[in-house]
Amino acid sequence: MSLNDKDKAAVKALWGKIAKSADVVGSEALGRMITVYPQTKTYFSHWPDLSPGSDSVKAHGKKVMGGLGLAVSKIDDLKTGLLELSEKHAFTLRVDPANFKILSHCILVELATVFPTEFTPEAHMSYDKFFTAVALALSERYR
Ligand code: HNI
Repeated sequence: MSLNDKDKAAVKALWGKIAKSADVVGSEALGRMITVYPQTKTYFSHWPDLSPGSDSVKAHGKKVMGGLGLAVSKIDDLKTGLLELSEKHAFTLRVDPANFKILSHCILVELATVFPTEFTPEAHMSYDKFFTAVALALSERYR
């Protein structure tokens, strides 16, 4: 299930808007993840405040969205483009790749919430495929 040209165009087209609201989308998606899937909190136990909307959650949401921005710019070769991030998640952070799917789901929900008009079923499908491809690329260094 690789991204076709239509998916890539759809992802890039909406990313322009998403990037402008990246801080909100990132923070809300992360807050949603730790609320709905509290098992994900184990990775962030060193933060002073894990509650949704905290400074740590906001700052980290920003970083994740920055990573996704990088992914959009490397959309034609995600495996190479995200190799460093994959290395970090695999060896330093030791994040179970199953969590990539969980966070992707939370971001999709936020996109639907923040962009109710633009996030059409077609855009949803392309973003779903994009996040699957990003998760696969981030898992590259685990094997
Ligand atoms: Ni993730 C750090 C991007 C999913 C746990 N993560 C980062 C950084 C980026 C990033 C960028 C900062 C790296 C650096 O400092 O060099 N993470 C992404 C992206 C996704 C993702 C693009 C998927 C869409 N990360 C996840 C998931 C978890 C996760 C699903 C765990 C549930 N990430 C972390 C942790 C850190 C991290 C933990 C370090 C946080 C800290 O305290 O600095």
